[in-house]
Amino acid sequence: MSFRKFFDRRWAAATALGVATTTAAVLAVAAPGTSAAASGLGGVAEASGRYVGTAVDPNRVNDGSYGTILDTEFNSVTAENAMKWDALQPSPGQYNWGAADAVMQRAEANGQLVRGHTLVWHSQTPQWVQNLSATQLRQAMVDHITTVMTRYRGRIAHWDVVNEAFEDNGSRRQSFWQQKLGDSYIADAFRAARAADPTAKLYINDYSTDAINAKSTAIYNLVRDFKAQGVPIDGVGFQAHLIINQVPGDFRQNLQRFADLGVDVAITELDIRMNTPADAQKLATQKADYQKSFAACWAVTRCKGVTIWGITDKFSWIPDVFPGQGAALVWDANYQRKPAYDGSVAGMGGTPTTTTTTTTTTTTTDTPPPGGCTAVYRVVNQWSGGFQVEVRVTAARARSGAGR
Ligand code: 9MR
Repeated sequence: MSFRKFFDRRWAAATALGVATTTAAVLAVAAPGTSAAASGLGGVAEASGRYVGTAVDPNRVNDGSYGTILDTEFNSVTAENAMKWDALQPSPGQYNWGAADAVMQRAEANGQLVRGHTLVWHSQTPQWVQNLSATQLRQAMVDHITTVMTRYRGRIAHWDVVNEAFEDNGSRRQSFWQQKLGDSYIADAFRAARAADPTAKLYINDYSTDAINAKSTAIYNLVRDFKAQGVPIDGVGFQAHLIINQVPGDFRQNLQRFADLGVDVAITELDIRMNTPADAQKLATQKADYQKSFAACWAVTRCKGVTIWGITDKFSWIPDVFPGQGAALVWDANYQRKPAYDGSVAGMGGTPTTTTTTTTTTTTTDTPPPGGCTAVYRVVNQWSGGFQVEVRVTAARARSGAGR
Protein backbone atom coordinates (compact mmCIF):
# COMPACT_ATOMS: atom_id res chain seq x y z
CA MET A 1 0.00 0.00 0.00
CA SER A 2 1.26 3.40 -0.72
CA PHE A 3 1.91 5.70 2.12
CA ARG A 4 -0.39 8.16 0.39
CA LYS A 5 -3.30 5.74 0.81
CA PHE A 6 -2.33 5.14 4.40
CA PHE A 7 -2.43 8.84 5.04
CA ASP A 8 -5.63 9.41 3.08
CA ARG A 9 -7.50 6.77 5.06
CA ARG A 10 -6.53 8.35 8.34
CA TRP A 11 -7.42 11.75 6.97
CA ALA A 12 -10.84 10.48 5.97
CA ALA A 13 -11.34 8.94 9.39
CA ALA A 14 -10.40 12.19 11.13
CA THR A 15 -12.74 14.16 8.91
CA ALA A 16 -15.58 11.75 9.54
CA LEU A 17 -15.14 12.32 13.24
CA GLY A 18 -15.53 16.05 12.67
CA VAL A 19 -11.97 16.91 13.60
CA ALA A 20 -11.04 20.30 12.15
CA THR A 21 -7.66 19.15 10.96
CA THR A 22 -5.94 21.65 8.71
CA THR A 23 -2.36 20.43 8.51
CA ALA A 24 -0.84 17.07 9.04
CA ALA A 25 2.85 16.34 8.93
CA VAL A 26 3.94 12.73 8.83
CA LEU A 27 7.33 11.22 9.32
CA ALA A 28 7.69 8.05 7.36
CA VAL A 29 10.32 5.59 6.31
CA ALA A 30 11.02 5.48 2.62
CA ALA A 31 13.91 3.92 0.86
CA PRO A 32 15.80 6.13 -1.57
CA GLY A 33 14.79 5.42 -5.11
CA THR A 34 11.17 5.08 -4.14
CA SER A 35 8.64 7.84 -4.17
CA ALA A 36 8.05 9.61 -0.90
CA ALA A 37 4.48 8.37 -1.26
CA ALA A 38 5.46 4.75 -0.58
CA SER A 39 6.19 3.00 2.69
CA GLY A 40 7.52 -0.32 3.87
CA LEU A 41 8.64 -3.26 1.79
CA GLY A 42 5.67 -2.88 -0.54
CA GLY A 43 6.61 0.73 -1.10
CA VAL A 44 10.09 -0.24 -2.20
CA ALA A 45 8.63 -2.86 -4.54
CA GLU A 46 6.17 -0.38 -6.03
CA ALA A 47 9.07 1.61 -7.44
CA SER A 48 9.67 -1.20 -9.94
CA GLY A 49 6.01 -2.08 -10.45
CA ARG A 50 6.30 -5.17 -8.27
CA TYR A 51 4.82 -6.30 -4.99
CA VAL A 52 5.95 -7.64 -1.65
CA GLY A 53 3.20 -9.64 -0.05
CA THR A 54 2.55 -11.61 3.08
CA ALA A 55 0.40 -14.59 4.04
CA VAL A 56 -2.34 -13.40 6.36
CA ASP A 57 -4.40 -15.08 9.04
CA PRO A 58 -7.46 -12.89 9.71
CA ASN A 59 -7.67 -14.24 13.28
CA ARG A 60 -4.32 -12.62 14.14
CA VAL A 61 -4.92 -9.07 13.01
CA ASN A 62 -5.45 -7.76 16.55
CA ASP A 63 -2.35 -9.42 17.97
CA GLY A 64 0.35 -6.87 18.81
CA SER A 65 1.63 -5.02 15.75
CA TYR A 66 0.32 -7.67 13.32
CA GLY A 67 -2.41 -5.48 11.84
CA THR A 68 -0.25 -2.39 11.54
CA ILE A 69 2.57 -4.24 9.82
CA LEU A 70 0.08 -5.97 7.53
CA ASP A 71 -1.47 -2.65 6.54
CA THR A 72 1.70 -0.59 6.15
CA GLU A 73 4.46 -2.91 4.98
CA PHE A 74 2.93 -4.89 2.13
CA ASN A 75 1.26 -4.11 -1.17
CA SER A 76 -0.02 -7.66 -1.65
CA VAL A 77 -1.57 -10.36 0.52
CA THR A 78 -2.37 -14.06 0.29
CA ALA A 79 -4.79 -15.81 2.64
CA GLU A 80 -2.61 -18.33 4.47
CA ASN A 81 -5.51 -20.78 4.88
CA ALA A 82 -8.81 -18.95 4.43
CA MET A 83 -9.21 -19.61 0.70
CA LYS A 84 -8.36 -23.30 0.78
CA TRP A 85 -11.04 -25.85 -0.02
CA ASP A 86 -11.57 -27.05 3.56
CA ALA A 87 -12.13 -23.45 4.68
CA LEU A 88 -14.42 -22.46 1.80
CA GLN A 89 -16.48 -25.58 1.10
CA PRO A 90 -16.26 -27.97 4.07
CA SER A 91 -19.34 -29.89 2.96
CA PRO A 92 -20.86 -30.28 -0.50
CA GLY A 93 -22.26 -26.99 -1.74
CA GLN A 94 -21.96 -25.31 1.70
CA TYR A 95 -19.65 -22.34 1.38
CA ASN A 96 -18.19 -20.36 4.28
CA TRP A 97 -17.00 -17.01 3.03
CA GLY A 98 -16.40 -15.21 6.34
CA ALA A 99 -12.63 -15.49 6.74
CA ALA A 100 -11.91 -15.17 3.02
CA ASP A 101 -14.10 -12.09 2.75
CA ALA A 102 -12.34 -10.56 5.77
CA VAL A 103 -8.95 -10.98 4.09
CA MET A 104 -10.35 -9.58 0.86
CA GLN A 105 -12.00 -6.53 2.42
CA ARG A 106 -8.99 -5.50 4.46
CA ALA A 107 -6.72 -5.88 1.44
CA GLU A 108 -9.06 -3.80 -0.69
CA ALA A 109 -9.26 -1.09 1.98
CA ASN A 110 -5.46 -0.98 1.89
CA GLY A 111 -5.22 -1.04 -1.91
CA GLN A 112 -3.27 -4.33 -1.77
CA LEU A 113 -3.12 -6.84 -4.59
CA VAL A 114 -4.60 -10.22 -3.60
CA ARG A 115 -3.14 -13.60 -4.59
CA GLY A 116 -5.73 -16.36 -4.34
CA HIS A 117 -4.44 -19.57 -2.75
CA THR A 118 -5.42 -22.25 -3.70
CA LEU A 119 -8.12 -24.05 -5.74
CA VAL A 120 -6.89 -27.60 -6.44
CA TRP A 121 -4.56 -29.23 -3.91
CA HIS A 122 -4.24 -32.67 -2.35
CA SER A 123 -3.98 -31.17 1.15
CA GLN A 124 -6.60 -29.26 3.15
CA THR A 125 -9.29 -30.74 0.93
CA PRO A 126 -12.19 -32.39 2.80
CA GLN A 127 -12.69 -36.12 2.88
CA TRP A 128 -16.01 -35.82 1.08
CA VAL A 129 -14.17 -34.56 -2.00
CA GLN A 130 -11.64 -37.36 -1.81
CA ASN A 131 -14.44 -39.95 -1.59
CA LEU A 132 -16.14 -38.87 -4.85
CA SER A 133 -16.10 -41.00 -7.98
CA ALA A 134 -13.99 -39.80 -10.89
CA THR A 135 -16.97 -38.26 -12.68
CA GLN A 136 -18.22 -36.55 -9.54
CA LEU A 137 -14.72 -35.37 -8.65
CA ARG A 138 -14.15 -33.69 -11.99
CA GLN A 139 -17.50 -31.92 -11.66
CA ALA A 140 -16.81 -30.92 -8.05
CA MET A 141 -13.45 -29.45 -9.10
CA VAL A 142 -15.03 -27.37 -11.87
CA ASP A 143 -17.89 -26.28 -9.58
CA HIS A 144 -15.52 -25.23 -6.80
CA ILE A 145 -13.27 -23.26 -9.14
CA THR A 146 -16.25 -21.61 -10.77
CA THR A 147 -18.01 -20.67 -7.53
CA VAL A 148 -14.94 -19.30 -5.77
CA MET A 149 -13.49 -17.42 -8.71
CA THR A 150 -16.86 -15.98 -9.67
CA ARG A 151 -17.36 -14.58 -6.17
CA TYR A 152 -14.06 -12.71 -6.37
CA ARG A 153 -14.08 -12.03 -10.11
CA GLY A 154 -12.00 -9.00 -11.01
CA ARG A 155 -10.75 -8.66 -7.42
CA ILE A 156 -8.13 -11.40 -7.14
CA ALA A 157 -5.21 -10.65 -9.40
CA HIS A 158 -3.47 -14.04 -9.33
CA TRP A 159 -4.84 -17.47 -8.51
CA ASP A 160 -2.78 -20.51 -7.56
CA VAL A 161 -5.06 -22.80 -9.57
CA VAL A 162 -3.15 -26.02 -8.94
CA ASN A 163 -0.77 -26.49 -6.02
CA GLU A 164 1.98 -29.07 -5.50
CA ALA A 165 1.07 -31.51 -8.27
CA PHE A 166 4.56 -32.97 -8.73
CA GLU A 167 6.98 -35.18 -6.82
CA ASP A 168 10.62 -34.22 -6.35
CA ASN A 169 11.67 -36.70 -9.06
CA GLY A 170 9.48 -34.91 -11.60
CA SER A 171 6.70 -37.47 -11.76
CA ARG A 172 3.11 -36.53 -11.09
CA ARG A 173 2.22 -36.64 -7.40
CA GLN A 174 -0.01 -39.66 -6.85
CA SER A 175 -2.72 -37.62 -5.15
CA PHE A 176 -6.38 -38.51 -5.25
CA TRP A 177 -6.70 -35.99 -8.07
CA GLN A 178 -4.08 -37.77 -10.14
CA GLN A 179 -5.21 -41.26 -9.29
CA LYS A 180 -8.85 -40.65 -10.09
CA LEU A 181 -8.64 -38.15 -12.94
CA GLY A 182 -5.26 -38.85 -14.54
CA ASP A 183 -2.97 -36.29 -16.18
CA SER A 184 -5.80 -34.22 -17.65
CA TYR A 185 -7.03 -32.71 -14.38
CA ILE A 186 -4.46 -29.88 -14.37
CA ALA A 187 -5.42 -28.62 -17.82
CA ASP A 188 -9.12 -28.98 -16.95
CA ALA A 189 -8.62 -26.91 -13.82
CA PHE A 190 -6.90 -24.13 -15.75
CA ARG A 191 -9.62 -24.08 -18.42
CA ALA A 192 -12.33 -23.82 -15.75
CA ALA A 193 -10.39 -21.05 -14.04
CA ARG A 194 -10.03 -19.02 -17.21
CA ALA A 195 -13.75 -19.33 -17.90
CA ALA A 196 -14.66 -18.26 -14.35
CA ASP A 197 -12.51 -15.13 -14.26
CA PRO A 198 -10.80 -14.12 -17.49
CA THR A 199 -9.13 -11.19 -15.69
CA ALA A 200 -7.17 -13.32 -13.19
CA LYS A 201 -3.62 -14.48 -13.89
CA LEU A 202 -3.55 -18.26 -13.51
CA TYR A 203 -0.56 -19.83 -11.74
CA ILE A 204 0.72 -23.30 -11.04
CA ASN A 205 2.57 -23.33 -7.71
CA ASP A 206 5.02 -25.71 -6.03
CA TYR A 207 7.90 -26.11 -3.57
CA SER A 208 11.48 -27.33 -4.04
CA THR A 209 11.32 -25.91 -7.54
CA ASP A 210 13.54 -22.89 -6.89
CA ALA A 211 16.59 -24.53 -8.45
CA ILE A 212 16.88 -26.16 -11.83
CA ASN A 213 16.10 -29.78 -10.93
CA ALA A 214 13.86 -32.69 -11.95
CA LYS A 215 10.77 -31.19 -10.33
CA SER A 216 11.13 -27.69 -11.76
CA THR A 217 11.92 -29.18 -15.14
CA ALA A 218 8.71 -31.23 -15.02
CA ILE A 219 6.74 -28.02 -14.45
CA TYR A 220 8.76 -26.29 -17.14
CA ASN A 221 7.76 -29.04 -19.57
CA LEU A 222 4.12 -28.81 -18.52
CA VAL A 223 4.06 -25.04 -19.11
CA ARG A 224 5.79 -25.48 -22.47
CA ASP A 225 3.21 -28.08 -23.48
CA PHE A 226 0.26 -25.97 -22.24
CA LYS A 227 1.53 -23.05 -24.27
CA ALA A 228 1.82 -25.26 -27.36
CA GLN A 229 -1.66 -26.72 -26.83
CA GLY A 230 -3.41 -23.46 -25.98
CA VAL A 231 -4.20 -24.44 -22.39
CA PRO A 232 -4.51 -21.17 -20.46
CA ILE A 233 -1.66 -20.56 -18.00
CA ASP A 234 -0.13 -17.23 -17.05
CA GLY A 235 2.35 -17.81 -14.29
CA VAL A 236 4.46 -20.12 -12.20
CA GLY A 237 4.80 -19.73 -8.44
CA PHE A 238 7.98 -20.77 -6.65
CA GLN A 239 7.20 -21.26 -2.99
CA ALA A 240 10.80 -20.92 -1.74
CA HIS A 241 10.50 -22.50 1.68
CA LEU A 242 14.25 -22.26 2.13
CA ILE A 243 16.94 -23.00 4.72
CA ILE A 244 19.71 -20.55 5.61
CA ASN A 245 22.86 -21.04 3.56
CA GLN A 246 20.94 -23.04 0.97
CA VAL A 247 19.45 -20.47 -1.41
CA PRO A 248 20.01 -22.08 -4.81
CA GLY A 249 22.75 -20.40 -6.83
CA ASP A 250 20.69 -20.83 -9.98
CA PHE A 251 17.46 -19.34 -8.62
CA ARG A 252 17.53 -16.39 -11.04
CA GLN A 253 18.47 -18.59 -13.97
CA ASN A 254 15.60 -20.93 -13.15
CA LEU A 255 13.06 -18.09 -12.94
CA GLN A 256 14.38 -16.74 -16.22
CA ARG A 257 13.94 -20.00 -18.13
CA PHE A 258 10.25 -20.02 -17.19
CA ALA A 259 9.86 -16.36 -18.12
CA ASP A 260 11.40 -17.22 -21.48
CA LEU A 261 8.48 -19.59 -22.07
CA GLY A 262 6.19 -16.55 -21.98
CA VAL A 263 4.74 -16.78 -18.47
CA ASP A 264 5.08 -14.59 -15.40
CA VAL A 265 6.91 -15.90 -12.36
CA ALA A 266 6.69 -15.05 -8.66
CA ILE A 267 8.17 -16.14 -5.36
CA THR A 268 5.00 -17.08 -3.55
CA GLU A 269 5.76 -18.39 -0.05
CA LEU A 270 9.23 -17.23 0.95
CA ASP A 271 10.59 -18.13 4.36
CA ILE A 272 14.17 -19.02 5.29
CA ARG A 273 14.41 -21.18 8.36
CA MET A 274 17.26 -22.05 10.71
CA ASN A 275 17.88 -24.27 13.68
CA THR A 276 16.51 -22.41 16.68
CA PRO A 277 17.36 -20.49 18.72
CA ALA A 278 18.48 -17.75 16.38
CA ASP A 279 21.76 -15.96 17.00
CA ALA A 280 23.49 -12.99 15.42
CA GLN A 281 25.45 -15.09 12.97
CA LYS A 282 22.45 -17.05 11.75
CA LEU A 283 20.44 -13.86 11.42
CA ALA A 284 23.23 -12.32 9.35
CA THR A 285 23.22 -15.36 7.08
CA GLN A 286 19.44 -15.13 6.83
CA LYS A 287 19.72 -11.46 5.89
CA ALA A 288 22.07 -12.34 3.02
CA ASP A 289 19.71 -15.12 1.95
CA TYR A 290 16.68 -12.83 1.88
CA GLN A 291 18.75 -10.41 -0.18
CA LYS A 292 19.69 -13.16 -2.65
CA SER A 293 16.10 -14.33 -2.98
CA PHE A 294 14.69 -10.87 -3.63
CA ALA A 295 17.54 -10.11 -6.01
CA ALA A 296 16.79 -13.28 -8.00
CA CYS A 297 13.25 -12.04 -8.58
CA TRP A 298 14.25 -8.45 -9.25
CA ALA A 299 16.73 -9.60 -11.91
CA VAL A 300 13.94 -11.15 -13.99
CA THR A 301 11.64 -8.72 -15.76
CA ARG A 302 8.66 -11.08 -15.61
CA CYS A 303 9.05 -11.76 -11.89
CA LYS A 304 6.06 -9.95 -10.46
CA GLY A 305 6.93 -9.98 -6.77
CA VAL A 306 7.74 -11.84 -3.61
CA THR A 307 5.29 -13.06 -0.99
CA ILE A 308 6.75 -13.79 2.44
CA TRP A 309 4.87 -16.64 4.11
CA GLY A 310 3.77 -14.77 7.21
CA ILE A 311 4.69 -11.71 9.21
CA THR A 312 6.11 -12.81 12.55
CA ASP A 313 8.08 -15.76 13.87
CA LYS A 314 5.39 -15.94 16.55
CA PHE A 315 3.06 -17.53 14.01
CA SER A 316 4.67 -19.83 11.50
CA TRP A 317 3.95 -23.32 10.22
CA ILE A 318 7.60 -24.33 10.49
CA PRO A 319 8.14 -25.44 14.11
CA ASP A 320 5.13 -27.77 13.84
CA VAL A 321 6.44 -29.45 10.71
CA PHE A 322 10.20 -29.18 11.37
CA PRO A 323 10.69 -29.37 15.14
CA GLY A 324 13.76 -27.42 16.27
CA GLN A 325 13.63 -25.11 13.26
CA GLY A 326 12.00 -21.76 12.71
CA ALA A 327 12.79 -18.03 13.00
CA ALA A 328 12.22 -17.95 9.25
CA LEU A 329 10.39 -14.67 8.80
CA VAL A 330 11.26 -10.97 8.77
CA TRP A 331 9.76 -9.88 12.10
CA ASP A 332 10.64 -11.77 15.26
CA ALA A 333 8.15 -13.09 17.81
CA ASN A 334 8.00 -9.62 19.43
CA TYR A 335 7.28 -7.91 16.12
CA GLN A 336 10.78 -6.44 15.94
CA ARG A 337 12.35 -6.21 12.52
CA LYS A 338 15.15 -8.67 11.92
CA PRO A 339 18.22 -8.10 9.73
CA ALA A 340 16.27 -9.93 7.00
CA TYR A 341 14.25 -6.74 6.57
CA ASP A 342 17.27 -4.77 5.40
CA GLY A 343 18.37 -7.75 3.33
CA SER A 344 15.01 -7.76 1.54
CA VAL A 345 15.22 -4.04 0.82
CA ALA A 346 18.77 -4.42 -0.46
CA GLY A 347 17.70 -7.29 -2.72
CA MET A 348 15.17 -4.92 -4.28
CA GLY A 349 17.90 -2.39 -4.95
CA GLY A 350 16.82 -0.05 -2.16
CA THR A 351 18.89 1.30 0.67
CA PRO A 352 17.82 -0.07 4.03
CA THR A 353 16.24 1.87 6.89
CA THR A 354 16.76 5.37 5.70
CA THR A 355 14.42 7.82 7.32
CA THR A 356 13.03 10.70 5.32
CA THR A 357 10.46 13.29 6.15
CA THR A 358 7.34 13.79 4.12
CA THR A 359 5.07 16.69 4.79
CA THR A 360 1.55 16.79 3.46
CA THR A 361 -0.34 20.03 3.78
CA THR A 362 -4.00 20.64 3.14
CA THR A 363 -4.96 24.26 2.91
CA THR A 364 -8.47 25.31 3.73
CA THR A 365 -10.09 28.28 2.04
CA ASP A 366 -11.39 29.60 5.36
CA THR A 367 -9.48 32.22 7.26
CA PRO A 368 -7.58 30.34 9.95
CA PRO A 369 -9.50 30.61 13.18
CA PRO A 370 -7.88 32.35 16.09
CA GLY A 371 -6.75 30.39 19.08
CA GLY A 372 -3.77 28.36 17.88
CA CYS A 373 -3.75 24.60 17.43
CA THR A 374 -2.85 21.35 19.11
CA ALA A 375 -0.68 18.53 17.89
CA VAL A 376 -0.74 14.87 18.78
CA TYR A 377 1.52 12.14 17.55
CA ARG A 378 1.42 8.42 17.78
CA VAL A 379 4.07 5.80 17.03
CA VAL A 380 2.49 3.45 14.51
CA ASN A 381 5.50 1.27 13.74
CA GLN A 382 8.85 0.84 15.40
CA TRP A 383 11.94 -1.27 14.87
CA SER A 384 15.61 -1.17 15.74
CA GLY A 385 17.06 1.81 13.84
CA GLY A 386 13.82 3.49 12.80
CA PHE A 387 10.25 4.31 13.50
CA GLN A 388 7.13 5.71 11.87
CA VAL A 389 4.85 8.21 13.53
CA GLU A 390 1.58 9.79 12.62
CA VAL A 391 1.30 13.46 13.58
CA ARG A 392 -2.03 15.23 13.57
CA VAL A 393 -2.18 19.00 13.97
CA THR A 394 -5.67 20.20 14.82
CA ALA A 395 -6.74 23.83 14.51
CA ALA A 396 -8.87 25.28 17.27
CA ARG A 397 -12.50 25.61 16.27
CA ALA A 398 -13.48 29.09 15.11
CA ARG A 399 -15.63 31.14 17.44
CA SER A 400 -19.25 32.15 16.85
CA GLY A 401 -20.43 32.24 13.26
CA ALA A 402 -17.21 31.07 11.54
CA GLY A 403 -17.12 27.39 12.30
CA ARG A 404 -19.42 24.74 10.96
O1 9MR B 1 1.02 -21.97 6.46
C1 9MR B 1 0.01 -22.93 6.28
C2 9MR B 1 -0.32 -23.60 7.61
O2 9MR B 1 -0.93 -22.67 8.49
C3 9MR B 1 -1.23 -24.79 7.39
O3 9MR B 1 -1.39 -25.48 8.60
C4 9MR B 1 -0.61 -25.69 6.33
C5 9MR B 1 -1.51 -26.89 6.08
O4 9MR B 1 -1.03 -27.66 5.04
O5 9MR B 1 -0.42 -24.98 5.13
C6 9MR B 1 0.51 -23.96 5.28
O6 9MR B 1 0.75 -23.32 4.07
C7 9MR B 1 1.29 -24.15 3.03
C8 9MR B 1 0.77 -23.61 1.72
O7 9MR B 1 -0.62 -23.53 1.72
C9 9MR B 1 1.26 -24.45 0.55
N1 9MR B 1 2.69 -24.60 0.56
C10 9MR B 1 3.29 -25.02 1.82
C11 9MR B 1 2.82 -24.11 2.96
C12 9MR B 1 3.51 -24.48 4.27
O8 9MR B 1 3.14 -25.76 4.67
